Amino acid sequence: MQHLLRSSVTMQAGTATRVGMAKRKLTRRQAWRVQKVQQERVDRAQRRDEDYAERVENGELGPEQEGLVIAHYGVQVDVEGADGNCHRCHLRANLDTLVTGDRVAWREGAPTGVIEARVERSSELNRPNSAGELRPVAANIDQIIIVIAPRPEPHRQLIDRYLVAAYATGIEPLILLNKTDLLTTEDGREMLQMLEQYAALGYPLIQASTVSESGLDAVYSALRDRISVFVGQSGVGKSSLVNVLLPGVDQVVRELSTAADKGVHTTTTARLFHVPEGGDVIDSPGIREFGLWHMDRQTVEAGFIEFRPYLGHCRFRDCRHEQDPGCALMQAVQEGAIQPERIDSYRHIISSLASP
Ligand SMILES: Nc1nc2c(ncn2[C@@H]2O[C@H](COP(=O)(O)OP(=O)(O)OP(=O)(O)O)[C@@H](O)[C@H]2O)c(=O)[nH]1
Ligand SMILES: [Mg+2]
Ligand SMILES: [Zn+2]
Repeated sequence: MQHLLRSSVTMQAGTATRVGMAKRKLTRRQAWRVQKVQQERVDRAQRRDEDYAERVENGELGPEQEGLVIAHYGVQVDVEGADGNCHRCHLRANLDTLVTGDRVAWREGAPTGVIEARVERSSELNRPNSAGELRPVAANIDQIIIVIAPRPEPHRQLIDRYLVAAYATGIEPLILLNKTDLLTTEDGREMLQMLEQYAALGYPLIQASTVSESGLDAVYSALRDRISVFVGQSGVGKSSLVNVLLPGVDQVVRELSTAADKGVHTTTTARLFHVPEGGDVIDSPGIREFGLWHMDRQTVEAGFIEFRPYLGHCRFRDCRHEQDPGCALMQAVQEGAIQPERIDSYRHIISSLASP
């Protein structure tokens, strides 16, 4: 196995806490408590590592082997070994966070095995967490499947944000309209119009329903021979798709109907499944917002693929494509070459960037 990342900066978590804490003024007592908590964390990690060395010496751990991270839960992960079974494992203290889809070197053990190293990622889907820190969600993905549905109503901006993220990470996007059984004549027409716009841009599209089970063959073929991840708003039916595509899998599925449920995500951990027809699919927790503010303007611009022929053709080099005279993008909108909804999305994203 090549490119194994065995060690990195020790105690990443401790560093993050310190940075976050620095923003507030701490009383001496608080500062002392923070330090104490950090020290305890370091001690715990060290103890686990010493324990590990002992277990290796006593022959309590199996030989090093390759594995695939199926899901992660805080400090533990589920790893699929060569035997095809799932094993709960701890991480060596000096390893960075692992995510679903990571390839690792690990040793079997009871009750938990140990992950020793991670194979370098070929791709990584990141998103900022609630504290604004960029975190990987899944690794080694070939395809991002953006799931939308008539209900909850799709936000074009979210779709466009995913398309930009897919472009920026070099992962192929695909748009999947689920719940086609719910399409009424009116919203059906609107939805199809929107989908046609994306199709015209060259994005692949699939329509399916887990209720009527239509379109499933197209989903199977889209999943074949690659690792895909289902992303999108909560309640669009990502887990329902996994359940209907994979016999024997029973991901928790729930209607997001009551006000109390708002903002609650049924799926809380990304999990990888093997599709019997071939390929792997990762079910991921739904999201309401997908912040891209860590990106720069150039990346966002290039992520709107139909803008490309016009970029660099505005009268002013620093054109913001707003009211600027001689703007090539605005001209293209007027001529119908760029959809107004897309330029709206673009402006929203730009106005949300940390350094626009
Ligand atoms: N009518 C209809 N309902 C569906 C379809 N697929 C899923 N649903 C329903 O949509 C609701 C949400 O489904 P989930 O699979 O939990 O949605 P999710 O995208 O995994 O949600 P999170 O895990 O919160 O991100 C459930 O009540 C499903 O029964 C479909 O094709 N048609
Ligand atoms: Mg789900
Ligand atoms: Zn311009």
